[in-house]
Amino acid sequence: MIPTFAVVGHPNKGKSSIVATLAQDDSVRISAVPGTTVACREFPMRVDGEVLYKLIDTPGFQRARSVLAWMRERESTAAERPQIVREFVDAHRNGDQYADECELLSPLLDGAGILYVIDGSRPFGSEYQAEMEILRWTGQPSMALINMIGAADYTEQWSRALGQYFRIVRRFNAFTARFEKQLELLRAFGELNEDWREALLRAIASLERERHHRRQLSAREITDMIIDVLTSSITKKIAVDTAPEDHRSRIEARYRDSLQKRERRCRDVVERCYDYHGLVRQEAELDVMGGGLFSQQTWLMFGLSKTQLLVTGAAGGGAIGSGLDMALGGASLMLGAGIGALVGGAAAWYSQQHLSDARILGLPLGGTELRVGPMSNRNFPYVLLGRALFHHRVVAARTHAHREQLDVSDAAVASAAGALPAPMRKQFEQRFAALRRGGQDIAGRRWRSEFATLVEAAIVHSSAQTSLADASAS
Ligand SMILES: Nc1nc2c(ncn2[C@@H]2O[C@H](COP(=O)(O)OP(=O)(O)O)[C@@H](O)[C@H]2O)c(=O)[nH]1
Ligand SMILES: [Mg+2]
Repeated sequence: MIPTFAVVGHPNKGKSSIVATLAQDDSVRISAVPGTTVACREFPMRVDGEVLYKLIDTPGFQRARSVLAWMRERESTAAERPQIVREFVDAHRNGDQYADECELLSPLLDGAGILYVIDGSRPFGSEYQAEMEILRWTGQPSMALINMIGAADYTEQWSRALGQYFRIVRRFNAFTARFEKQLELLRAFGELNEDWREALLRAIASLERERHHRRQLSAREITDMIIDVLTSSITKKIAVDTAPEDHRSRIEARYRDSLQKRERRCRDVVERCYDYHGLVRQEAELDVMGGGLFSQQTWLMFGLSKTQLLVTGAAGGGAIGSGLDMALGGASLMLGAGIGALVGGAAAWYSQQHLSDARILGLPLGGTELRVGPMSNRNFPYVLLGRALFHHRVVAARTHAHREQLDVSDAAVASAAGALPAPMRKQFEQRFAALRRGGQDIAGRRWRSEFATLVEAAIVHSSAQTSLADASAS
């Protein structure tokens, strides 16, 4: 039998949100209006077409106290309790009075496990006691989840009450629960219910494999995007009687649009890898023409200081070791134009204020051609990479319970990723330099796949940084 979990509780406590998160399904209806869910709905969690487990979204308890009173009148021994629950549902199935209770108890009678959801930001009250008691009467394996909707914290109170009814009580926030936390929940349930243990362990393994695969696919797409953007250019033949300058701004605009479009496509692909469809995204457009590329915000975006960027650029030339960014403070670097080895880097930095390299070329048969791109600026690839890593990090950490737009415009958050370690930056610099040079070595599949492996390592590094930040915040 496929493990099946009914997510039950009071109205408006985040049941549907938890279903969305655990089923990784953003089509689950979530609403601030209580009573939105009136019928049970099943959401299978599939990987490669195989159903690993099912989540059932249920309506909330409405009249738990009187349901319990009905049941108590008929009870004589504990062994009869599950049967009395069944009798209750049979007796009221067709009436209106207990429609929600009948609906939510039905899957439990069919063998579903119980995930009982409460909101730990609201105080405990006796009305919940009747709900927990009814659930216990079903005799099904169960676990309590403390969701936190508001800021107040009543978890201690709740834990004392829940602990008397549930063997396992877990904090589980539908909006912020990380992937590992979701796996842990499945593992814990496997411990609880021997019959599902094996199936749930297999489910965990599948989910981990899928997660890895998603990261790999994203890394490949980001790599392709970087290569496309860094090697693309636009050319236009110019009639003899017009000045190239007349065309320049139009061609630059076309160039900019095409790079931005390519970057957006990469974002869409990454989001689809994680099963988000039609997310509304808030992101500053890629700055191709220079303006903001040198701004504070952009450095923050990658977590690189001006000094680090400069040294990264210089180190790519092979002249300077990567230890320099530690040895020198930013101030001394910017002022100390006399530091010989750095001049190359500094020159690269300052002389490329104009990012789009527009060139006017003579054509063999007469006339001229205007070419914009490819981008030769040394810092641009880092901006491209940093933006992609940040977007991936936000998407991978999101849960399917979120309904608001995806906001990747916050550079301050982005900087929390921290810089990539120096050896990794150096490897990136070698590849970026190869892309600037063009030629044979970047054409091969092997080169591309090694590049993607490096991007994947950067993704892993940047998400490890998020986990650390989360751990210190909670
Ligand atoms: N901030 C926050 N809001 C949540 C969380 N879980 C649910 N909500 C909100 O609480 C409301 C009710 O959520 P829903 O999942 O529909 O609750 P249900 O009635 O128990 O199914 C919605 O407005 C959700 O956006 C959470 O973990 N954090
Ligand atoms: Mg609901």
